[in-house]
Amino acid sequence: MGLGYIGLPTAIIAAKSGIDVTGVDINEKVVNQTNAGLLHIVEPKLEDYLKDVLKAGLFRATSHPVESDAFFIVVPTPFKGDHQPDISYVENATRMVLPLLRPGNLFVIESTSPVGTTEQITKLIYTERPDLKNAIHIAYCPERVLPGNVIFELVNNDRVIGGINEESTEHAIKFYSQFVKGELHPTNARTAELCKLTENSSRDVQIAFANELSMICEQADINVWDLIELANKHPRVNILQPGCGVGGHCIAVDPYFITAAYPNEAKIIATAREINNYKAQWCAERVKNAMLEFELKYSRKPVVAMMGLAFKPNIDDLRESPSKRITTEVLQSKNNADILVVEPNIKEHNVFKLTPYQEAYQRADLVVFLTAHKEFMKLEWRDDKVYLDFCGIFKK
Ligand code: SAJ
Repeated sequence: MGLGYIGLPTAIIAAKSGIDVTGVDINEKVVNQTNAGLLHIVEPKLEDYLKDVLKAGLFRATSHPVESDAFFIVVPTPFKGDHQPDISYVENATRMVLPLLRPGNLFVIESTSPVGTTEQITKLIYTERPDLKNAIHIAYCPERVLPGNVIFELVNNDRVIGGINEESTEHAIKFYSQFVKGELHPTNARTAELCKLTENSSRDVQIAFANELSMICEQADINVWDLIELANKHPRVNILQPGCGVGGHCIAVDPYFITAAYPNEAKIIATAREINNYKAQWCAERVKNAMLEFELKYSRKPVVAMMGLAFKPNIDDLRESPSKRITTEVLQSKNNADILVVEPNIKEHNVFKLTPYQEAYQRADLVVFLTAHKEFMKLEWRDDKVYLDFCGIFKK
């Protein structure tokens, strides 16, 4: 249930291992495109795999679920305006399959979910279908794949699997072991739910530490990249890299599932979110100040290159991208300055007029590095430019 960034690759990989899979999505366009053998997401090599499993008759997409031995809920869990998680998609997908469930079925939630969701959904199933009480196997099994490396990671990453009872855990492990080569770790549903949230929150906290250091270093006139490299020479220190904030649909979202439920306890997690959000604003202020300084010094407005819109290097994904937020803010305050927007992984954008990166670099007085794309890493340092390097292109 759900043919998005995780559901679709999972369905395809499972089918590739010989399992007969029906992929369900409420979006007709996604269903039609998928059946035509075309990927609606960006993921290297996956389209070839899709064509293979369609041809082999092991996979098809539809907008209505069918009777099956196992059901997987892989739909989004966004948050509402006040950062409260919204599990209505999980509930709706469950309601869609309710009439099809039979004793002995396996029912797994993969969607990132607040602690207690699997218990809540179990209650929903038993209330609507009392005949299934203790007759089906229910488990929570989060994914851990990194977009861009999904085919490898879906098969080779370890996974945590937590059932509502031991039998459910065992059944889920048996299913996943058909195509997962990584280790499958049994636990209970609540632990598995918090484990997923913990993984992404841990990364958020670590990035916040690096971002905080970068702001301290600016005040202290110290090169943060040098500092981190040197500190990481310690055998038990491993600091991540600062950037212009945290983007994407996972790390910048999942920690709120913890802070919303445990506001009194989740202090570091909440502060890390604030720091990573603030870092983008801090960067935007730095750009605007640099533009003013340039104007005061040279009595003309600078040409500014905003280098990189994607939320991380070498992808075309702009979801929740701090670089995009910074660029928008700088454009809004541009005051007749010439702002060139660069994103080498995208040809056209409906909001931003894009400039090829070499041209922008050539023309700009002020170069703002927002995302460390590989193209930018090859650029030569030039003494005639002012740099604002938020992602460590010229580390030294
Ligand atoms: N970032 C930094 N500094 C770093 C590393 C990352 O600023 O040193 C920034 C990136 O630029 C980006 C953001 O963090 O804006 C997130 O990027 P990411 O590559 O760390 O992670 P995602 O969001 O693409 O994928 C994460 C992964 N989770 C972890 O690494 C714990 C992935 O394994 C999960 O499957 C995915 O979230 C998910 O779907 O939950």
